[in-house]
Amino acid sequence: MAEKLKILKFPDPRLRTVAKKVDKFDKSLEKLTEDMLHTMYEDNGIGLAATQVNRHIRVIVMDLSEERNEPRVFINPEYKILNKESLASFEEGCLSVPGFTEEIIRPDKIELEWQDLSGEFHQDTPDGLLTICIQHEIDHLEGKLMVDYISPIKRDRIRKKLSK
Ligand code: GNR
Ligand code: NI
Repeated sequence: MAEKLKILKFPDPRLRTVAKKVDKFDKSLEKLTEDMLHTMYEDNGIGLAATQVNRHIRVIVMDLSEERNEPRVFINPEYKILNKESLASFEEGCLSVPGFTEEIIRPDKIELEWQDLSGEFHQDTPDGLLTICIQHEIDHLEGKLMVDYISPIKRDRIRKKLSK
């Protein structure tokens, strides 16, 4: 059975950890992704990075479907920006920054590479919400948060509210 994992909240310093590459594609990796998907669905998220559940390896889960029935797993994901001039703005939320949303501008033409649970490599040039969500999640694996894109004053206000 899948377990619900605890999600770290900003400004927890553990969210700043840089995640390590996955090199063992075993049963425990599969269990982690099941638990992460369960946790993401319970909290109505569209994505979750292992960093957020205090596991510092390069693992992301996602479900962008309306019906919540298209779970996806990205192991060791990497992206290249294909066109630095092509940007999209999106109102982002984060399960580690509950109760806040911010308009964030990101490149929207990217090439994505990742591995699946059996270690097979995949490549895609996604569009729409996937381009935004995957960059948000890969930021988590680098110890970076949505609030790093906003002004220090706003960030401090959020920090104070969430520290209470
Ligand atoms: O649930 C989430 N919604 C969301 C909305 C816009 C852009 C990114 C996201 S990801 C977020 C879940 C989360 O915190 N993932 O790290
Ligand atoms: Ni997030």
